[in-house]
Amino acid sequence: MAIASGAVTVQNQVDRLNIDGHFGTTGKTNIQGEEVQKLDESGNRVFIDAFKACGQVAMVGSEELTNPAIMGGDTSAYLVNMDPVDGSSNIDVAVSIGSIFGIWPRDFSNTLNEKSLISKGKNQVAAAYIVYGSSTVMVLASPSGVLSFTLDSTTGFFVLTNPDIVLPTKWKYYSINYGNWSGFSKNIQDSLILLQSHYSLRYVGSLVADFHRNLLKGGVFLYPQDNASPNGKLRLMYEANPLTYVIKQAGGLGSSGTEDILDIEPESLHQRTPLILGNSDAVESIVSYENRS
Ligand code: FDP
Repeated sequence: MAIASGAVTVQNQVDRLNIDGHFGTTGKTNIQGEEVQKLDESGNRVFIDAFKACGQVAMVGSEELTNPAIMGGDTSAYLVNMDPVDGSSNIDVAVSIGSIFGIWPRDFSNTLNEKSLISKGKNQVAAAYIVYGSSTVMVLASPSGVLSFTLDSTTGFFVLTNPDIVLPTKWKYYSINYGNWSGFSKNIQDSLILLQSHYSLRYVGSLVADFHRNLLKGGVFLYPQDNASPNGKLRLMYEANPLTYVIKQAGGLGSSGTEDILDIEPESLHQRTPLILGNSDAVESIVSYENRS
């Protein structure tokens, strides 16, 4: 409910960006050295406030916060890592963006500290994301499966529109930034040559939007390491882990190229990872190419 209520507010801000002059950068850079957009900052505030108000969340790690926000609460049972506004470079150009959340259980036997959020992806109890696109969709994954809701803009409520999302076994899309080609290893280039001869390329450039399309239609998203980003670009704790949790509940896989994303022992809140995410056969085939000698 906290995520849904925050999403309604953020959707409103997205709709009114140009009207309210809420577009463009704040002039600040985040912990990753990337420009912070006004919507990144306000979206972060919206969700932090929503989590505070719901009373269930003891701590939040965010792409937009160097250090986690500790809310405490004697009975608040969950910890959240989030990317409040994913796809920042698409904000000002009316292209789909989103929000991503990984939800971990709180360990009541230890006092809350910065390390509390640094836990393997396989320890998540649920994950969720929002796509602010041609419609606003919220996808929730838990051990009982994956379901999606669509925002009814006339009432301001999310309506259950797909109670059981399962990844199609036949897939047709692959998603990658081909602009990074010259920095890819020969093995990654070879796996792309194979993909391009059989599948269609679709790349929005907002992880959640590319992920959501591939989840519904079948496909694979890749952001591998390249010369400029030897550890990949995407963030383990609030991008790769939650979306891998979702794809696995829907029948797919997420890999760094060397291990299952959910098995990576995390070292820090903002660490990056290479990411291959989608239909299991696609991920396995790319991983086997990557690891050829
Ligand atoms: P952005 O830089 O616009 O914030 O999370 C980062 C992210 O977007 C993802 O949403 C997206 O998939 C990727 O980076 C796009 O990176 P490239 O511009 O390098 O393709």
